[in-house]
Amino acid sequence: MESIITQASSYAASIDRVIMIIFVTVTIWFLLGQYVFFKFIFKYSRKNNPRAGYVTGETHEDTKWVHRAHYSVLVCDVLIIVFSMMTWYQVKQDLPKPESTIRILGQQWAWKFTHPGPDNQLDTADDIVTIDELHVKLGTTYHFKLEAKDVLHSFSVPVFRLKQDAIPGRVITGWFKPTKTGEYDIQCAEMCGIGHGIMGARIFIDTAEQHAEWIQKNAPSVSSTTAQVNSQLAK
Ligand SMILES: [Cu+2]
Repeated sequence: MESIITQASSYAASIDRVIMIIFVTVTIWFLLGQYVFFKFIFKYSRKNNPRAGYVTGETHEDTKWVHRAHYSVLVCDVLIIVFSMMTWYQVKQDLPKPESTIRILGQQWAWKFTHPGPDNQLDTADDIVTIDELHVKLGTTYHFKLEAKDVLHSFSVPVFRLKQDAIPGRVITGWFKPTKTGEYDIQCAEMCGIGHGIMGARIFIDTAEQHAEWIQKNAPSVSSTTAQVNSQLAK
């Protein structure tokens, strides 16, 4: 999966594993089904069997072929459910302690990101607000507070394997931890009006140094934060 699309979050591999399990399971059943289908077409062709057989499906000998397939499919279902639930718990329910928190607002038709400034505290005077550009630091656990201003949107970062609906009137908390530097896509994955298709943004995953530099360059010059910036740089 990594060769098709980069894995850039701590849980991307776990999501890909679920997708692979489903893909392999379904492929095996598909091939098996096709094999039996075509085998029977030729085996029981009119030429080989001019007189059709009549199977009532009542004897144990007949029904066991239904049960065998039925129970095998159930085992595969359970396998998929177990791995899905483990991943769901990891991605959506078990939120690790954040090292930083960002605010994300979806609106027709742009993403507004609020990054904490040099003090790493959200909702303070040194916050950095950007449109369609999210800057995060490699290896840092982030919480996001996701909101929608007008209609339903869905915050989607394919390289993170992250997708979360944004709902007007609600603040939804989620998390991610970037594991690979680079610039990647952010999409809106919920039909949200005529501009939905152009509601793309970019995520920049930077090293600690690059990220500190970006914060320093973009933080609004609040006098009280100057000292903090300097102390941050001195570290
Ligand atoms: Cu949208």
